[in-house]
Amino acid sequence: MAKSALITGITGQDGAYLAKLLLGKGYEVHGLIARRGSDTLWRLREINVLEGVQLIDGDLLDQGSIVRALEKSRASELYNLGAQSFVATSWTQPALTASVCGIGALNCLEAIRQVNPDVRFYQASTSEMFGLIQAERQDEKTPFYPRSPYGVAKLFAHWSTVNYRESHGLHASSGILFNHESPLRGLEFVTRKITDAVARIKLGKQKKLALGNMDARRDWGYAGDYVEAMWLMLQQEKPGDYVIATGVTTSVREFCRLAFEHVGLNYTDFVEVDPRFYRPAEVDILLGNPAKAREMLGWKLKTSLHSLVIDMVEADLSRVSKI
Ligand code: NDP
Ligand code: GDR
Repeated sequence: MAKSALITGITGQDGAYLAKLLLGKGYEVHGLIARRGSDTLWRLREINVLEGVQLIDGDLLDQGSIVRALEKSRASELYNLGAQSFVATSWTQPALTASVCGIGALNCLEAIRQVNPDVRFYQASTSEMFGLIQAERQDEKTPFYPRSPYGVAKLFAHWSTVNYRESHGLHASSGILFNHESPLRGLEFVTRKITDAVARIKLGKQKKLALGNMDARRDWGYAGDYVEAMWLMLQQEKPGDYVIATGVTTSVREFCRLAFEHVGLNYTDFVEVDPRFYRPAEVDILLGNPAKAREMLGWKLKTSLHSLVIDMVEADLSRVSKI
């Protein structure tokens, strides 16, 4: 019989790639879906998985709906990717962020206990938990110091995952993923904001691009590579926590340079700094060490930042040219 998986946040960037990966492995894929507006389904449509997945109404804030989704899907793996994931918004909507990112994860863990404690659980943890970094390269043993309401909420979810593993024996794993991008990235995140603007400027539909802190540095990977690590974590005999990263850190400025350069433009002619995009507390630099994932999961990075930038710019050129 085919294995069945339930994904929360299936309409997000990672949800779409994970659905595609699991369908390719022969899984029956179910997705918890909070809002059914047609525009929330664009990613599933764009990578041709909408027809293959089964959508179940539900919300992370409503534990009963997760229980019902687990019962209905008969899932043996639950991937909790649902979140208010935009860090900047977490300062203007801190309680919502805490509920969805924090209590949402707890609701999943409780639902597993109630329906079937053998269901394996993946929690989408984040490098934002390192925030004000306590080590030059962050790994599973680096102390956390979150800098945003989002990071704080995710830390609650992370420790809840560890706690349910230790107190209830659940196969619950936490992937501490560093930033990962793709042509399916939301437009509010800096990489896609840049590649979309590059396409619009190149095609004469936009003149300038306003950004915040261009000196922030991130360890950027490709989302398609990272969802594979999620799946690998749940295939291990024992649950655990794993850092997933590239081991290279790059500034927002350098990302801009690469993206504009791909279409033959110089970013300094178009980018303006606008303090409106500064954050109340910034995460200046992140740099992960994925040695444990490489060794224990056999996880391999396949995509370079340069080819990721090119893929994103090309996808946006193609989209913008059709508008
Ligand atoms: P997205 O923002 O693209 O997707 C978030 C998903 O969560 C969407 O499907 C959204 O649904 C859903 N969602 C929001 N609120 C609720 C709710 N109340 N109940 C159920 N679902 C809800 O995120 P990504 O795909 O980029 O990230 C996936 C996960 O990984 C998130 O938890 C994120 O915090 C975490 N993460 C992401 C990283 C990254 O670099 N991308 C790095 C580390 C961690 P809708 O479409 O209806 O809004
Ligand atoms: P991040 O991603 O906060 O790391 O969270 P984002 O792309 O929003 O910001 C990265 C860095 O770029 C700086 N920046 C800007 N950011 C945005 N969005 N818009 C701008 O105009 C801009 N100018 C500069 C930011 O200050 C920041 O330093 C992402 C999300 O996917 C989280 O859900 C996830 O947990 C982390 O990555 C790992």
